[in-house]
Amino acid sequence: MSETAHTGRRVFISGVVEGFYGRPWTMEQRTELFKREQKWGLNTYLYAPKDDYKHRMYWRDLYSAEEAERLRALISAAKEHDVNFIYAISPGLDMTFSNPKEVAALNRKLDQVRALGCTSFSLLFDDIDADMCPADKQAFSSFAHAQVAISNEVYQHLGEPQTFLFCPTDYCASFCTPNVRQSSYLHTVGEKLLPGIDVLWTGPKVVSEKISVESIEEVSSVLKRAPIIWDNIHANDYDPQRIFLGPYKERPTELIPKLRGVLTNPNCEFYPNFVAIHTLATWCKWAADGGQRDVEMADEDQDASYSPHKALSLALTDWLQEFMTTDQPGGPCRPPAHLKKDASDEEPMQTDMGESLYVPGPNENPLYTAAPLTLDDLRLLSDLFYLPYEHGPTARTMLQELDWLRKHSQAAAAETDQTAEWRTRAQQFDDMCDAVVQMFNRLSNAPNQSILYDLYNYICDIKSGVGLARAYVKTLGRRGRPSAQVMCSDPEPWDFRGGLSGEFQRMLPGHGNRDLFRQPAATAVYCIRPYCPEDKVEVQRVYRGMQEAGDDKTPAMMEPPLLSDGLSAGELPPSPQCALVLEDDFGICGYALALVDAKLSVTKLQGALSDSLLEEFPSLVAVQVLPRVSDPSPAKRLLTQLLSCLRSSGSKGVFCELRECDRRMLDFFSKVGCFQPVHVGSLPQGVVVLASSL
Ligand code: GDL
Repeated sequence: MSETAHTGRRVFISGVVEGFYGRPWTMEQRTELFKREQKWGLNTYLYAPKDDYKHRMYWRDLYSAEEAERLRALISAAKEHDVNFIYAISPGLDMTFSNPKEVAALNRKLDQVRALGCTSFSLLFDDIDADMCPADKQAFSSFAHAQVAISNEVYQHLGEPQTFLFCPTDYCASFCTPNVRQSSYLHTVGEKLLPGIDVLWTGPKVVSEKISVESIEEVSSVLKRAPIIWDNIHANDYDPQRIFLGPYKERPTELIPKLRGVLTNPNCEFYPNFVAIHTLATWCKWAADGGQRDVEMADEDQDASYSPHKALSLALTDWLQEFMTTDQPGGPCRPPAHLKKDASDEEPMQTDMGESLYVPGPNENPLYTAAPLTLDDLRLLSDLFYLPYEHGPTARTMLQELDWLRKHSQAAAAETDQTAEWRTRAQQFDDMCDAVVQMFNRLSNAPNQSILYDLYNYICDIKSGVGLARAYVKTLGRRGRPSAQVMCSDPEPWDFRGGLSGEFQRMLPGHGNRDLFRQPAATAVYCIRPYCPEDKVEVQRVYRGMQEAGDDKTPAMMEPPLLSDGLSAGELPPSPQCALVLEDDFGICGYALALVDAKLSVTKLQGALSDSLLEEFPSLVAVQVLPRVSDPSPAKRLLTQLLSCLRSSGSKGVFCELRECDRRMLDFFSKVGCFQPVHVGSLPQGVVVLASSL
């Protein structure tokens, strides 16, 4: 199967790896998968369910007679459908590589599977502790040497099968130290692993947004072979609220001649993987002609390249048919509305009980009927659950519109030039929300219940999420009067969305920083933490850096001296509990320091600040954030947290001093909203004071 008879070129490995955490698929689902793979032109299935005991945790245990029979049946079902069944085992959790008994146990297990008809195998060393036990440290010069030695031995024991795959522990670029090119782990694999063994690779990251040709050329040169992509683009085992129904994307077909193959490790739920696998199959159609071939698209548009958009349309069109196929034994007793014949030629149907179907009388309730699911419904569904790094177009529009409606809510609260536009856009947003509800209703009534049950939690979740947004916009439109739904004083449990995990997330400083909707998506993680005396030097560095980078780039940024300069430069210690720093991956990138009672230090200011100012606004804040923090929200959160610390310390008001030439901070404080300029008679020229009550 791996060589084409006449060209001698090796067949591009394409298909599915069942390699996720969680409930493994059933034998029936796997058999259904083989049928689909055959129909769509995919040729491989890699059996690697992480939570199947005998694949990983209890890898040494042989299959019972009953299990063995089921596995034999599965292997032969794959053969019947021309799918290469690769049996993978993950012994790395607890294997002692240097113990010959362990290698014998591995061989014994694989011999058992071979006796069931399997001819292709794989050893996986992903997601394991990279520290070797003392015995292995003595026997091998590195973990890579240990893994490679065992893999070569098993490969030879099995008679050098045509297909034998190896998954490294460093299976993506981000895991390599210091990088792919200089990774001694990968170099050992490349040099020592026998050339007949293929290597799995997930790309730049575990879940790679994009995989470039250059990145594959780089890893291939180290591995000394073209890798097989283990693609996690549709995997959802890491987040129970997400499922991915978008097209295979951001992998140029020019990759195909550079790769040994692609296996997708998709969503845990079997049925919703229709799109993931169908669109991968469309992409793989280029494989036969080395990444160049055109693919027949339904609309005959002879575009020479793979189009994720068209591939998605093809997949959804086929998927709609599947939704319409009844999968329950006997199906519904009453056909859905769209399948019903005209009332005139309708014959009474028989139920299982042998009773005739209930037909309501003229003044009675009509039977409930559901409108049929449409292709647009499936497009919307896919848009709402698109890809790990991207929402679909409709989802993006909904977020944009909600954002606009929120930002312009003053147009709803008071008659302004924008009020008419606000109302139109609010109505359009409401219509989009309604489309989600209608899609939910039609999906719930589609004849194929297996797909529905796999999707149910997700569509319920998005329906409630959209419902909350809809109610919120209505609240804004009612000019500030709270809606019952949003402001309920005796909430139902669904108001505590996300449970404990949701609460943890909302309390972390990174929360809100990770929305896909933000353009460009924020990628830095920020942390706000209390200032400690050891931070003084770093804070000074931020302060000095900003002084030197002042808008005018003149020493004017240092003149005249301000009380807040003393705070930033470390001459005045901030009040306890009233000092915070902002950190990113590179270190401290901002600070917010305060004096609860500035009067105590005011002598240094030679009376520039009046008593009346200090009476009303006794606290002073000094805030600075480096320009590399391009997202304004961390700075805002920093200030907000500091203000709440001051409030807790009993302060009733706060002020800050800024130089007129420091336009960045002036702009920042004016956007925070609560700070207003205050008139202070004796202020030096070029200094502005802004203040806020607490
Ligand atoms: C991984 C695991 C995989 C899991 C995926 C997504 C590999 C090689 N291993 O790291 O089992 O499903 O992430 O969570 O990808």
